[in-house]
Amino acid sequence: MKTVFSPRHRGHADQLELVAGAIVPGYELTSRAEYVSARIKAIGLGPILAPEEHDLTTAARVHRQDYLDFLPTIWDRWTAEGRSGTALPFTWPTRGLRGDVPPEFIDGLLGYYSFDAGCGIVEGSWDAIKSSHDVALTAAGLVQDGERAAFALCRPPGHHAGAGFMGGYCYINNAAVAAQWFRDNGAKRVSILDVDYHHGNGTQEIFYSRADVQVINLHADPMQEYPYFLGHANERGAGEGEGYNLNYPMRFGTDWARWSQSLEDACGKLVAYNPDVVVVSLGVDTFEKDPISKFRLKTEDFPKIGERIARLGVPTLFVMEGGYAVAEIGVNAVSVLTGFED
Ligand code: Q9C
Ligand code: ZN
Repeated sequence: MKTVFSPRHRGHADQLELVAGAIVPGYELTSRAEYVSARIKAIGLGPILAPEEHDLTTAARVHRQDYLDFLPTIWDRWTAEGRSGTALPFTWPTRGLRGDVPPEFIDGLLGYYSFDAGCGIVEGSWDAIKSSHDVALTAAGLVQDGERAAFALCRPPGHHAGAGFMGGYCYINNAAVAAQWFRDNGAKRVSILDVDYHHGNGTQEIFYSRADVQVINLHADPMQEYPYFLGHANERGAGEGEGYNLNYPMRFGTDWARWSQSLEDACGKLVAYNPDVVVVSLGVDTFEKDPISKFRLKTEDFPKIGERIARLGVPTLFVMEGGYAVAEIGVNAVSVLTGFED
């Protein structure tokens, strides 16, 4: 299987996050992507290709233009105020506040265009975000050109980013942009199968009223886990999109026996939809030793995910999302891909 990867992700560093009342180094480390690429080389999965530059026209079909215009300006607005550390928001327009009027000042804008403080910006962040987007679209092109599957080794990840906001380490929704790109290049129906531990709230929001992109999420129950405010089983799509959004929330402690039942049901729904292509939002934070997650998948379970997806018999784009137990993320992510190929 071919992988697309860019070293430009490394500029997105020095992340901070608020954990249990303390500001600590962020979990979404640069080393994550390096572990995965090292593992690809170690086992000889296939060539690792550099991304081609893509403009943001497809991204603008799933994101708001004002949000896409804002992202590249954050660092300059931040430093213009004499600040040098990681740019982060601290206030948000929740219920009872105006969510329709973007303020002028950077602190207000950061809150307006986010839903949490999980998305710091440093000098190299925009270049990394753009490279991650280019990685996804370049890998989508490989599948379009006839590869049975391709791997977009994206960093930063994307599935928490909605049409007009960042959050959960995500800025541009790489999987959503890729799905839109397939639609614009001949695919009639696209399925997004999100196996990251966290609910892909951004992907759900983007396609919620659409029947041409089926969105299936397997994730920790939002009653217990981040992102808390989306991902319940009764969210099934709206209007034209009714029935095309499927959520499989699962409780803390979920192991392969339970998780694979959800996968099996999801695969049945996916096959019934008969998509031309599948985009897999590949998070491996379901791993038992993941430092921020509470599922119990084992290393030996990850190839079985790939095997099951292969049996769908549909061209597949794998897009890297989460996974934080750095030493094991490479083995687990690449095991899904080798499981697919075997
Ligand atoms: N610091 C992805 O897996 N956790 N994002 C917040 C408080 C946020 C995960 C806990 C987890 C985001 C792509
Ligand atoms: Zn996740």
